[in-house]
Parts: sequence; C-alpha cells; structure tokens
Amino acid sequence: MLTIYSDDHRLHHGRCELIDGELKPCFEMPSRADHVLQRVKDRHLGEVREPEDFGRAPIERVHSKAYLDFFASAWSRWAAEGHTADLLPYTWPARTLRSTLPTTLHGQLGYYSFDAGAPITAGTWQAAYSSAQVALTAQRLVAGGERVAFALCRPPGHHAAADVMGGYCYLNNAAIAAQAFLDQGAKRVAILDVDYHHGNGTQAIFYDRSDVLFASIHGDPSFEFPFFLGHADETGAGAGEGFNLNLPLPAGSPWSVWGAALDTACERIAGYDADVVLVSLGVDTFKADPISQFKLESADYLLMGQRIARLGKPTLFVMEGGYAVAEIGINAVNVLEGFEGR
Ligand code: OKP
Ligand code: ZN
Repeated sequence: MLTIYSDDHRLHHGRCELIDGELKPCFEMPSRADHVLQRVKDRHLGEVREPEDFGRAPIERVHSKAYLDFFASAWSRWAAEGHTADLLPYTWPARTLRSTLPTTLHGQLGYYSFDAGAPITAGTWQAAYSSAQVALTAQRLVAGGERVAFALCRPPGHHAAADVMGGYCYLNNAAIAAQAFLDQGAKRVAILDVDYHHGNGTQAIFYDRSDVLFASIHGDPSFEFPFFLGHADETGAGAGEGFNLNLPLPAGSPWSVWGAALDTACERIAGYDADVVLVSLGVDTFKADPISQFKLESADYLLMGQRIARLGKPTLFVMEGGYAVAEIGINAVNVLEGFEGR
C-alpha cells in the first residue's frame, strides 16, 4: 500500500505539557512519525510519496475560516509581542463566562481551544497544514481506485473540532478527508476511530449528519481524557440520530475486550453500506503506552487490521496517537500488514 508522508511534521515540536501537575516534555513528538516511517520502509509496505497541495479550500469544508485565520497568524502575533516560548492557552470560556470572541491573542486562544495540550510554535501551522494535505493526498488515491492508502499524519487530528483545537490536535485530518470523499461524490463515509482517546472533534463535526457514520472505541470518558464527550448515550442528533456509535471501555481492557468492541463497530459499519471506510489509526491502546490504560499487545494489531479488511471496503488509514515511541512503528504497521493479509 502507498504511504503519504511529509517531513513538514518536524516543524511542530512543542516543548512541554502539563502532566500530573508537572511540566513534562511533550509526548506528541517528531520521533513518533520517524519510527512509523522507518517501519514502513523496513517492512517494504510500499512506496512512500510526498503530499500534493490542495490548498485551504478542502480544509475550510470542515474548519471555520475565522478559526483557520486565527491559527495561521497566532504565532506571528505572539512573536510580535517579543515572545519565543510556545504559545499555550490558560483561560477558557467555561460556564458562567461569556463566550463571545475577544480581541486579544490570549482571549482568542482560549476561545479557539478546549485544553492546554495543543502548543503553538513557529512551525505548528505549516506542520498541521501539511498533515491535512497528507490526508487529502491519500484520500485522492483511494477516491481514484486504490483499495487502501496510509496517511502518515502528524500532528494528529481527531480531537480538533470545526473551530476548536486541543489534545495535540489542530486540524482534523480524518474529517477533512471524509468531507473530501463526500465532495467528490461519495454518498456515505464510515469513520472507525481506534485511537485510545475518544475522537471528540470528529464526533462533533458530523454529529447531526447521516452521511458520515462515526464509530469509536476508547477509554471511557468517565475516567479518561477528553472527559466531556465519548459516552455511550451519544448516538447523534437530528438527521444524524443513529449515526454515532461510542464504545467506551474500562481501564485495563485487553484484546479480548477490545476485539469484541471492534466486532460491534464493524457490524454497525457493515450495515451502513459505506462507500469508503476511514480509520483514525491511533496505537495508544498498546500496553506500554505512557499515557493510556489499555493492554493491547503488538500481535493484536495484526488482528485489528485483518478485521478491518473483512469489511471489504476501500479504506483510508489516517495516523492519530501512540506514544510508546519505540513500538509505535511496529504497532501501526502491524495494522496495515494485517489489513493486507501479510
Ligand atoms: C491525543 B490523541 C495525560 C494527559 C493527556 C491529552 C491526550 C491527548 C491524546 N495525563 N492529555 O488522542 O492520541
Ligand atoms: Zn489518543
């Protein structure tokens, strides 16, 4: 299978994040993508190609223009104030506060984010923009008849909503690719989110629509980030009622539990008659992941890929999380090799 990859991901390297009251080096680091790319090459998965540039238009089909303008210019506003440290939000329009858009940089940053986990550095916009182009380039290949493609995206995207960043995510690569399929004539797109964390951004973007089925298997938000979305009773709204499936699982879940949830998700997807399946591929379900609580083994990722292949649909894999850096390549590429029946 073809892999799409851009070195631009390196332009995004946040310095630190707040973990248990301490500032620690960002878990979402450039070496993650390096390890996945190296494994793609070591296993001879297939050709690796640079992304094409489809411009901002397909990104604007998902994200608001005001949000994109803010994100694209935030670093230069920050630097113009004389700063060199990462730009991080610290005040959000929670209950009791007004959620009108402020004029100051920090006010706007709080308005356009939901946590302090998405630092903006000098290269963050370019890295996120290229990550979206990676997804769009892989999308074109699948729309053009490839059975499968791998978008090696970094930074990830599934926590980003139409005008909100957070959870290491800025632009929702999977949602942008899903919308591109629809805009090019697809009638139904299924998104299977296998990242350990709930894809709150993707869910929010498509929650009231029936042309995208969102199915997610994740750490139960009753104990896990993002805490405020991802519960089983979120089934869609309006025309989207019945087109959102959350399968929250307890901490410590091994493959026996996780694989059963995957069967449930796949059965729902099979009944949806999707034109294409898009997989938000996070491998932070791994037992050694430093910020996650599931217990999948490396061999389980082969089974994951095999099960997804049995859907028999054109499939686009979009890289999301995974923070056990030494094993991220093995685990991610195992899914792809399992899919190909290798
Ligand atoms: C992004 B993706 C751990 C804090 C974790 C954010 C996690 C974002 C995950 N104590 N905060 O879904 O892999
Ligand atoms: Zn995750």
